[in-house]
Amino acid sequence: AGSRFGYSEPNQRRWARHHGHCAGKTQSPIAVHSAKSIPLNMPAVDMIGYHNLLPNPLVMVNNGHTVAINIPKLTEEEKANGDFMPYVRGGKLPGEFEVEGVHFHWGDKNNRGAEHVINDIRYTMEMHIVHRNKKYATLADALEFADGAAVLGFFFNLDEDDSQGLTAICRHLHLIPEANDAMNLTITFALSSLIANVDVDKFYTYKGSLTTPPCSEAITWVLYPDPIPISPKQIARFRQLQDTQDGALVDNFRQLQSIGNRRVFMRNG
Ligand code: 1SD
Ligand code: ZN
Repeated sequence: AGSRFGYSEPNQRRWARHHGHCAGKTQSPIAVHSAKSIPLNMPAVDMIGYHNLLPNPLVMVNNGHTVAINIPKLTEEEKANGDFMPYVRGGKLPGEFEVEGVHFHWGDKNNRGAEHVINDIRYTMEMHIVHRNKKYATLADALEFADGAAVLGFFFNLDEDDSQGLTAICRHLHLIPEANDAMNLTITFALSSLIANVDVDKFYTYKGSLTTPPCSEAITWVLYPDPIPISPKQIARFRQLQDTQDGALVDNFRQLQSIGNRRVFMRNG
């Protein structure tokens, strides 16, 4: 049942029936406002190995809820060669967090799609780079703990120009049109290519949850407000994907959750 959730409003209201955490007090996404955030002199988030090519084969899957790029674990031989998974640390991150995968949230219209709302702007798309705290062996284990995972969120803004970083992904989307379609990307790339030109010195960070069931309250969120361009042709390719009901896979974003007594911290670079 875990993967059979949907994004319609009535469906979202039912998530908590099977996944109690979805009714928790520290849920995501939220609306972030710079004026209500707490400026902090924290270190930037270091992205270590983001310039390295990711291990092969990258598997791109339409899981009916999103398109995800799953990154394989390193083989013993690769580890012996000194290869390592890209990881992040710094900011207010409670440890070092290894990359697990990348996925997207987008809309049927250009004025929606992102999950977090930044200074009243709902961007066209939001990309999540999911990381697991290195002290836990698997993401499933990590999600049982408040310091289990970190997700870096990046926003896309409609522009005439293609996003160069998305070219490889977009070019293959038509090969996974239906839910549960998957393919091996024949090319690999570096995570840094996805976020080229983003001002990573400026970000918001807060404690929240997965934005999909089981809504585990295990995530340190890091949100980079400096948007990445995406062209109409590129976003159209995302909108052509199908969900589990053979409808268009669009508007795969969760309703805003109440911030409660949480605080959002801001780094201004
Ligand atoms: O929606 C994703 C979900 O697909 C999965 O990647 C999960 C991590 O296991 O993360 C959520 S999210 O909170 O990053 N949207
Ligand atoms: Zn996500």
